[in-house]
Amino acid sequence: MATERYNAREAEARWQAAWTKTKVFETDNDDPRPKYYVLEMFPYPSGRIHMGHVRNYSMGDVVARFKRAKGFNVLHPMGWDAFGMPAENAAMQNKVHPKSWTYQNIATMRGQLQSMGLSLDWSREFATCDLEYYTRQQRLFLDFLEAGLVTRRQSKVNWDPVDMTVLANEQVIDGRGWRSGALVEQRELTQWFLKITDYAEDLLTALDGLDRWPEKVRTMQKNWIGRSEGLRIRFEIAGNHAPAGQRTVEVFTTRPDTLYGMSFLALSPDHPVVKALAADNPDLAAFVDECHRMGTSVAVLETAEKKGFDTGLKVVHPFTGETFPVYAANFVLMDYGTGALFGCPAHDQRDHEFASRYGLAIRPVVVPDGVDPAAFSVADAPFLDDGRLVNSDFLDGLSVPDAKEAVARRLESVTLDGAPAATRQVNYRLRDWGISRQRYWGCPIPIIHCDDCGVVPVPKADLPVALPDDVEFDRPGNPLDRHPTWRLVDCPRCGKPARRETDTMDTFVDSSWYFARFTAPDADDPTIPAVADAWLPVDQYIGGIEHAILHLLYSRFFTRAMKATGHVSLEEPFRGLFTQGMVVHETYKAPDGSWISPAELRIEETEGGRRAFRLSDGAEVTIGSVEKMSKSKKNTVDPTDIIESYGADTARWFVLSDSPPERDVEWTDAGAQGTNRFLQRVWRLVTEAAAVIPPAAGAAPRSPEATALLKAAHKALAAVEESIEGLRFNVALAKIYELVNVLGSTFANDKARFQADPSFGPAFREALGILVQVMAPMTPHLAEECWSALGRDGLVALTPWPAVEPALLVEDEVTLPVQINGKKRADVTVPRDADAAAVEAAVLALDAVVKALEGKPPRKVIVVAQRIVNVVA
Ligand code: ANZ
Ligand code: ZN
Repeated sequence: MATERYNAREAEARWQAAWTKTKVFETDNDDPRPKYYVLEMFPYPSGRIHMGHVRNYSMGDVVARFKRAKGFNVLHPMGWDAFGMPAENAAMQNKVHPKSWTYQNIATMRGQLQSMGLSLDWSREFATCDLEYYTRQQRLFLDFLEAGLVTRRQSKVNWDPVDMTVLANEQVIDGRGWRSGALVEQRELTQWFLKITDYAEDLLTALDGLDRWPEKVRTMQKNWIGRSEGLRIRFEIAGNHAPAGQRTVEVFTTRPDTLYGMSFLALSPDHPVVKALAADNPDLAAFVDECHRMGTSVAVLETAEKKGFDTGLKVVHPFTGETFPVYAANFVLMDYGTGALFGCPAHDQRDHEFASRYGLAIRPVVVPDGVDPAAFSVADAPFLDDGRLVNSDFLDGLSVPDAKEAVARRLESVTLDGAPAATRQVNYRLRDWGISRQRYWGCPIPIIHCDDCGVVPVPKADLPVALPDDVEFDRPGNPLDRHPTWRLVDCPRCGKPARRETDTMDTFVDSSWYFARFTAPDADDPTIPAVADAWLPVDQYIGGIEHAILHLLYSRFFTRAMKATGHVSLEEPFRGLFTQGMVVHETYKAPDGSWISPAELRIEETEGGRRAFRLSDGAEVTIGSVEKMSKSKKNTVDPTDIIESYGADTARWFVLSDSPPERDVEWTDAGAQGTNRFLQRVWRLVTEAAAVIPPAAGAAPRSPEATALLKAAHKALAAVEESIEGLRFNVALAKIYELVNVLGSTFANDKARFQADPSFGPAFREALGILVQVMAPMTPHLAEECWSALGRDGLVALTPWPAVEPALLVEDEVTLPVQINGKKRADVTVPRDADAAAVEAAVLALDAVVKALEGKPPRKVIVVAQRIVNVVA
């Protein structure tokens, strides 16, 4: 009997409409079933979705649909991370308002996501640039301010002197502004900071409890927080050359054990001592300027040449009384430790480079265990590992940790200027979070500056501070600064004319609490604490590894800050975290070296391999390496094209198949076609079988064939369930392929049995039902279509997950190895409950055994139950 091909385009639209109409994916906060919150990192509305989104959202949707079927009240929302620079760049380049650019993109991308058939609760959708969202964010900011979690201080920014604008780090390319190409300068601006460092220790120790996070992400966060235990040591400045009020300089060190290997002291160009000296030393002032031009980001400092300026000052070694020169040096950060260090070139890479450049002593004080110090050289490279102390007086022979402790003890008891010369200190690499951005398209910081009252928070009753719509992007810089009226406001405290803060918040703020807002998106307050507490933490968060540090760390901090201000009562927002791999694709290059997109060429499979030719002129194209899909390399495929030619289910299935989800998956057209053929095959099997399976006529005892079929189905069911729980989607898909093969060949070869065996039809029908249900999380449209073809009631999306029948999982046969005279020669498969005599009979009937015995009776047959059979010939 001929059945029609499955028409994905038509069916997908129809089922999406059916789901929407019955609001199946809208979640009720009052539903009494156990909750499950699954969330994928929300997208930035850049214009169109890409295959990375398809993969990310397909995974989340499988989890959401599966958990729904398992009886959970599932929250699976979607929104838009909608503020940010690209909208402003588009405004400057294309004269389109950031707001309309953003909302148009959202409309396009929403349509694309909807065409994927994701089981999202669209009633909770919001964009972070919605006034309703960012006004609540302003409220949170004011609460944090009141709670002492916000500070304001001077900090460096990248300043483009031609465009007269502040640049984000990623807009500085090789030290120059991305638009103007001008050399970027460092400028001090007063900026707002969230005090994430208050939580440094807690954010670090709590990582141990995040046992459903990838180890690699926890390690990255740990390194970012960068706790180190060290010592602050004060050095006396020799003679009377010290600037007024500064008789000592304090350094921070994690290697006090190396104090005898010291050969200089280095100060940050921004250190107060350097500033004081530079006031009447123009050469030093010029050096400081040069450092500022170079930038002070950690990345720059790590790669730049180490440079210094000898200040002429000298410091006294606390143990030997020797004096050492004091440099201003470009590799010392002002906002780490004390902005000063003692240099030990033999045991530190940067110090080694510095000393080599300025001809300073490089004296080893730690040598590897068992190595003769006289034969040990650090002339070419520093020695960074553990070892034994040498050349260090009272420390000689000690291990590094013991020497650290000995130095700390001794210096704590030395008095310098009436205070101990050293104090122990725990230091963190983590900095406070600077959130001020000198941009328009962000959440305005709700602050007013008054000449008399200073910094005045906007009273909550006066919120929102809404962005003005009438702004010009004809010049670079922040349009809020030059808006004719927006800044002008009366001081809420004294009523005199005052000015609004024109900085907006870092967009990482927007994404640090959206997961909480989804729990009550229409609430007047930022959250309804009881509701947020009931839904949070997110049970499964899924997103890209590129957010492993900042976004996740900020969200963890924000949750703590929201707890401190009464908006939630938990600390960790994401219980399970999964970071998915990328979608990669071959790259292609034209004869002139330019990149060519897959749509512009055709591939020929030849004997010698694959060759590619440009469609326009037939020119041969070089097939290059497989790389992350990117516009610049033109190796992208557009999800909408895929969905239009094959359907969303094919796209969803393909991105989940083949590769483990944490690894990269390679998109190939051949693979997509293969997936599509597979789905057509499932459709054919279901519809053809539905047409010939007779209706069930009363319960008949299961025949062995019916049992075998149901075993295959229930084993697949159990395996798919376990694989989805473990997020091993590719394994689940492999189990489904197996089941389809079993059902397909049984159907092809055993049709007569439907008439002869009254238990066979119902078993086949049940097996098909299981097949459809286990496929439903991945290919939900096809599943609905099959479900109704099978004559089943309602939506498969609302049907509970089938229960595994445990008896069907039990293997009732065992396969035992058979040895003849101690060598394995064969296997025998017998019923699990067969007795020794039955096993022996089966073994003696085996070809291999018959041959070996050459017609004689065996001397002995030893059956070790459930394990092995030995035949002695
Ligand atoms: C002496 C020393 C000897 C050091 C040695 C290292 C090796 P972590 O471990 O990352 O915390 N340092 C201190 N303040 C600095 C600043 N403001 N800018 C740049 N570097 C600074 O790094 C601590 C080490 O970094 C400190 O230990 C100090 O150099 C340097 F064989 O002190 B050490
Ligand atoms: Zn005032």
